[in-house]
Amino acid sequence: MNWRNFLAPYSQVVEELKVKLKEMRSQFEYESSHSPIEFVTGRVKPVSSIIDKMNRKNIHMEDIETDLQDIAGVRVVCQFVDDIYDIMHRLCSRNDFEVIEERDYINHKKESGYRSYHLIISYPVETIHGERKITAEIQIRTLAMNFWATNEHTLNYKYEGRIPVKVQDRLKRAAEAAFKLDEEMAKIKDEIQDAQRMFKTNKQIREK
Ligand code: 0O2
Repeated sequence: MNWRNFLAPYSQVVEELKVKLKEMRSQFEYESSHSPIEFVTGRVKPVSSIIDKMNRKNIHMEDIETDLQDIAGVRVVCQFVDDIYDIMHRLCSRNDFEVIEERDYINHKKESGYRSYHLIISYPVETIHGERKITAEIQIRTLAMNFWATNEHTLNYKYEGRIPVKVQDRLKRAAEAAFKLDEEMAKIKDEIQDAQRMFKTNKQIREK
């Protein structure tokens, strides 16, 4: 398997999506005081993780393009839960890719405690051999959900996917605490956004 050639279009998709999502963020910043996008990241899944996941899910090489949907992955991190749905609706109505599946792990959290909104998309990339449709995953989550998922991911790595039950229980409690934080912040969203508007106006005055 020539992984470099295989992954090249996936890498192109990640770069193009990052540019487009960051551009959305800039546009929000020009046009309003609040951007629902805090930051955007992206990565191509490392070959070792691809192979691990293929073994774990019994995916054969010939099915990799259809069955492994997160080889190209981008993440949009938001301040508030409402922002996630705002971004999701905007992405679903775009014409430059097709949303083929939605996974709402916010209303349907995972057993681990994981929360996030996933869009699986089919993204057309231009290659020197013509257009190719590449499957990619867009994860949309709040800062609190991201904090939890990043820590849980690290622990999964440390324990090679077998986190001790005691730690799993703590993680589940932490996931609920993170969600409670999101709920509490939602209640003072208007106050926070007022403060952001004031801060932006004062900054503009100072910079004139
Ligand atoms: P990495 O290292 O981020 O690439 P499955 O792997 O079976 O749970 P599936 O069917 O591949 O899930 O799709 P799904 O549910 O959309 O999950 C894909 C990605 O979502 C995962 O990729 C993680 O990035 C994230 N994710 C899903 N569940 C969890 C979770 O319980 N905890 C954390 N921290 N992240 C999760 P990978 O390949 O697992 O990892």
